[in-house]
Amino acid sequence: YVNKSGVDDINYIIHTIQRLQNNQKHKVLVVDDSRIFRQQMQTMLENLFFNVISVAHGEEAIGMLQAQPDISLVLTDYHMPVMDGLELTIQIRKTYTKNELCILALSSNEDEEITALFLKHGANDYVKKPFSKEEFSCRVNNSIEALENIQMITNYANRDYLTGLYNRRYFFETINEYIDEIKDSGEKFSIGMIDIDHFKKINDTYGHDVGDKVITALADILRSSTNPHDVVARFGGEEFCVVLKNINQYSAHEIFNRLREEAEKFSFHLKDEQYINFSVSIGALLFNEEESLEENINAADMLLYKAKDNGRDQVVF
Ligand code: GH3
Ligand code: MG
Ligand code: MG
Ligand code: MG
Repeated sequence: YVNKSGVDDINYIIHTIQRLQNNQKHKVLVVDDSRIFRQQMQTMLENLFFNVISVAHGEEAIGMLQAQPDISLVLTDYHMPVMDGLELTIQIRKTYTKNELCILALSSNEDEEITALFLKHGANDYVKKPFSKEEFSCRVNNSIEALENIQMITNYANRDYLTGLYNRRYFFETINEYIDEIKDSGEKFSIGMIDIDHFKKINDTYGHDVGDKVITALADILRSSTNPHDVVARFGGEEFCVVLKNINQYSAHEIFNRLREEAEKFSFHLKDEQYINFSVSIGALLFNEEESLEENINAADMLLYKAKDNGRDQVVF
């Protein structure tokens, strides 16, 4: 790569190498009815280090997206049999937002008005055929970079800075979506409020920084001792909320008690021979669908107070 004056631009080269490294994490779906053109694009994209899949028309593309939900970019031709690129774009945007998936449309010079239609219906960008390899690479890289930036910002907005767990705001968003999803399915789930016992003492004895490390250690225990589909959030201070999905009361009780035990037997290594032990109290319940999420959380909070009143280091269900 050279800049306008014909000299290698080192910043551009460094940026390109980083781009290629990141591209390896992305899957690209090429949709074109011409086998030769599909093959050309596949090669260009593989030279940019992407994982590439290709199909011949819109309907096949929809099927592929359902089979492989981690596709980052769809590159679609306009004229295709069965389902054209514009219809495909419209269909994709019914399910995937621009925060999840980008669409790059390919159109030829004869279709003047089609580029605007593509953009109106949710394509992120377009490339006019015929195009140079250089322009193609730049547009593909730009789209992927925009997607990565959105996903990074979304991740920061949804997570707690100290522990990396979901924050309270995202917890409510994602659990309310889950409640909608399982409505009428008969699926049960459990909510547990978890609070470290006498945490002020840890802060007062060892300092706020050590307190932070204990909070992070508990966060790791909660995350590693639950299923990936369960939701673990930090509500604030040393208070956490855990949702165990698709579970009955008996198993939920067992798991929350196991979490309590894991916290109890964990020793935080301070220095030399010094270890800090702590316990947690948990208030937990099976979600009551007659009431709102907020009301259920408040009810779990009341059970947590009960656990504290009864002497701490226990689960009240
Ligand atoms: P209890 O057993 O009744 O829960 O006693 P406790 O001492 O844990 O009482 P409480 O839950 O009211 O105290 C929470 C303390 O946590 C108060 C606050 O100073 C401290 N805290 C809140 N957020 C943070 C944080 O982010 N880091 C640290 N290190 N401390 C925090
Ligand atoms: Mg075509
Ligand atoms: Mg506490
Ligand atoms: Mg507290």
